[in-house]
Amino acid sequence: AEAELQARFDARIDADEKIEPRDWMPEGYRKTLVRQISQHAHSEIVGMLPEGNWISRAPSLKRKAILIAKVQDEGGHGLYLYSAAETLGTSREQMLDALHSGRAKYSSIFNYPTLNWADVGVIGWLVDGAAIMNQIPLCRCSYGPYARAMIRVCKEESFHQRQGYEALLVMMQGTPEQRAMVQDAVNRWWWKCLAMFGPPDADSPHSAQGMRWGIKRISNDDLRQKFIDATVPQAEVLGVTLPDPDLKWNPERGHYDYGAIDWDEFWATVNGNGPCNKERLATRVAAWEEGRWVREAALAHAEKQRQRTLK
Ligand code: FAQ
Repeated sequence: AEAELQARFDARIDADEKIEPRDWMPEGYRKTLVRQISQHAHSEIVGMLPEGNWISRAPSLKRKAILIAKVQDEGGHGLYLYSAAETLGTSREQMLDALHSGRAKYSSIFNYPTLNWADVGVIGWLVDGAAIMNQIPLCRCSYGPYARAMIRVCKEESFHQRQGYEALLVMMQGTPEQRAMVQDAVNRWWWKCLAMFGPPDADSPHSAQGMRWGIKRISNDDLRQKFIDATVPQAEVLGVTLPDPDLKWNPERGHYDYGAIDWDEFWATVNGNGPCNKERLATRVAAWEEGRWVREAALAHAEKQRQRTLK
């Protein structure tokens, strides 16, 4: 019977049908989705921190309103994603416990500091830009709830990307100091953004199976290349230099060639030893502890309402 269920599942994947929560699925497929969706949710929630840091220091009311909206959107994305993961039979408590105890991963990119206001613009332009490049194909992922959540997430990310690019365009029309701030932020974030797409295909243990299951539609290296090709002309319009002497158009390939990514630094960061890992995790754990009374009060209120309807 198991073999028959597996064959039917494989046929549905081959026919590009969506798999839904109540459908039979192999344990490995379920596990892979819980891993990826929960890591994605954690990335959204931890991703609120580097920018949240700048809400009280935004340079104008307009920039502050935009930034508050953006950071709030990231919180919303985390909530859709936790809900999508819950449809696979895991609980929010289990996922948060994995994050808070340091067992779960989240995107490497959020373990770097935001040193000046230009970093907020660069995060929108490059970090959200990389996130969209990775998430557009996830709208076609074989698991229905994840694919549907990604559609709305991508629309919001697109606003995030544009607000970042626009903030940088304004700074680039400002003083020499402002232009230097933008260039400095680009220099610090560029390579980290390229690493967001994950290890090279040859060193990516989950890629082949993820592709077979229709979870991954485009490989880590192909997405990285698409991101570079799309970003170089944007950098030219902005008037900044991307910090890679090997970045060069290759007419034979029809793509930009680029230099070597520091994968040792990437793995050190993924494994907990980046510049801000400890601070990020400590902030999340403190937020969870400090919010305990809110969760308890909400539960007590719900229980009181329930007792009332029983009477
Ligand atoms: N950071 O075999 P693969 C955002 C891990 S966007 C940390 O290639 P896979 C929006 C990987 O988990 C950012 N770890 O794995 C925002 C695996 O470890 P494991 C979040 C990484 O899953 C913007 C190991 O390396 N987006 O938050 C990273 O097939 C601005 C081997 O790798 C998503 O999560 C990394 N960069 O491919 C918010 C998208 N890369 O689990 C605020 C969904 C790899 O075995 C402000 N996820 N690893 O212990 C994916 O598309 C995939 O999971 C990949 C990795 C492509 C990230």
